[in-house]
Amino acid sequence: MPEPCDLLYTRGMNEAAVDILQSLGLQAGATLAGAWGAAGPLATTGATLASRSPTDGALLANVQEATVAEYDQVVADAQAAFAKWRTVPAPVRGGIVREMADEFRKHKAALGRIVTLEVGKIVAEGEGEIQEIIDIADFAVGLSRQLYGKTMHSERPNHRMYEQWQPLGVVGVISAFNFPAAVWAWNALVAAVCGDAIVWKPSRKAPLTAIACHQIAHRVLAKHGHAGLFGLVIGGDSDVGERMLADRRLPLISATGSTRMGRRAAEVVGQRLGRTLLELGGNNAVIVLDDADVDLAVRAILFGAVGTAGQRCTSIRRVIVQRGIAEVLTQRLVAAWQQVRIGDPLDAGTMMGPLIDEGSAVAVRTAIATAQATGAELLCGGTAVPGRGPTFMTPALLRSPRNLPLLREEVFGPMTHIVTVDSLDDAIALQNDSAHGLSSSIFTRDLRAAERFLSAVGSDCGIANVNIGTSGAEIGGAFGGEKDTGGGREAGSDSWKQYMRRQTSTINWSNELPLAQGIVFG
Ligand code: UN1
Repeated sequence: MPEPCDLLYTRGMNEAAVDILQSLGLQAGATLAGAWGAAGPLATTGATLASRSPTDGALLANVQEATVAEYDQVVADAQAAFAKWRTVPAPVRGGIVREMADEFRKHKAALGRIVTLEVGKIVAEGEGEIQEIIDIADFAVGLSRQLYGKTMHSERPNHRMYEQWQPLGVVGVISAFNFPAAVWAWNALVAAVCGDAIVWKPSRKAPLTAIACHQIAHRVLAKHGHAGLFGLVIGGDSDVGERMLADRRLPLISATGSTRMGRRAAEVVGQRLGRTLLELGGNNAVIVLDDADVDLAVRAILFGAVGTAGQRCTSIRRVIVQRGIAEVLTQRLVAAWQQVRIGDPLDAGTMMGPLIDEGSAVAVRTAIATAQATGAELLCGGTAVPGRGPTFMTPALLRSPRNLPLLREEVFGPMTHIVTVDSLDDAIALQNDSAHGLSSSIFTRDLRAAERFLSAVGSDCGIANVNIGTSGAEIGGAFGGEKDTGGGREAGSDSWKQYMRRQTSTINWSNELPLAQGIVFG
């Protein structure tokens, strides 16, 4: 029997959040459906999944997971909704996404707190995540009038060539715990204005956030007669997840998570010649040159490394510092690290909450021990937090030799290496010496150094910044990276093209039939 749910009225959940939960039918002891289709929640029959707060283990919700049969129903509903939605003019689709943006604006604080409760982000970051939904919604509304194709001059007389972008179909979205809401929205809201339907498989570590966000979008769609356009399926990786990857009804799978998961997705989706859009983490470095503004660098590195307890795919893992400034920077970082206020993420003033679960904390501690055993010096952190449970730890800062094997791996938590180098080119070489290629940045006042870092011989990452950190990207740019990061680009710029199919058309308005390449036939 599932335990009764504790609605957490006493733990800072505001009335709006309780309203949202109640509108989901969540009451003490209630179990939430882990699948939503055209009719709303399905009568799911899978196993019960408990959503627990990483802060103190409190039970937030019980979710009954979807089986493969229920997944199939959600996809069938999405297909039916797609058949109609693709005929709705794109700017009208944008108008409906605008209504979603209004709803998310209204519920920003409440949804942000659900994120905080469920994944342990501090309140500012929980709300920031919902703001990212609002931002991408606004972007998608504008985009709905800008799905531009090109026209070309034909080599044949009285012919016209052009391309146009058509809706793709039902898009599968697989998201991770660390951005349990925003990454869904990057995909879903852009895909929606493109004329697609969505089936979302969120992280099983954040099912409540997914249900809360999904049902807001569902209500807006249902009001306009498009219920089922967004589907939600909470289920296991080996059954529902594998079925989804192999499902030919989903022409595109957009997946965020580990490189291991991404490889599996690429393999299965590639086998059926489907498309993937992969965003798989990073091993991001900041380069700090001798002439850098140290105050700026310290603040940026602290947020980038310790923010979200180091659990962003864009988190700073490596600080590559030029020798002349290494000692000063190291001292400043140690001082900053020791002042990080760790505690309940709901409390104002907390800078770092818990890691997502005990397994993550153990993995980070094991990595610290491995680093120490292979030549790194632990400068501070990596310890338990007095009065807090096993998901909490103090952020670790290490001074590491440049040949430390662990420097090349992504450790998903608050663990940061400082490595000293002699020159800019040395720094760039070390920064690029990683399997991942997501985000990077440089701190310098030297225009020539900054431009070299941004040039073809500079950073090999999808994101390269100057005088800001590696995380906290705006939605307006294309987000993603190279190598083991997976190569996909989501959110802004022209990422929308991945959610559409391109059609090239040639129209002959003459009375002749000239052939291309000057061919004369018969
Ligand atoms: C992620 O960690 O998967 O740039 C996404 C950032 C956020 C998105 C991170 N806007 O840090």
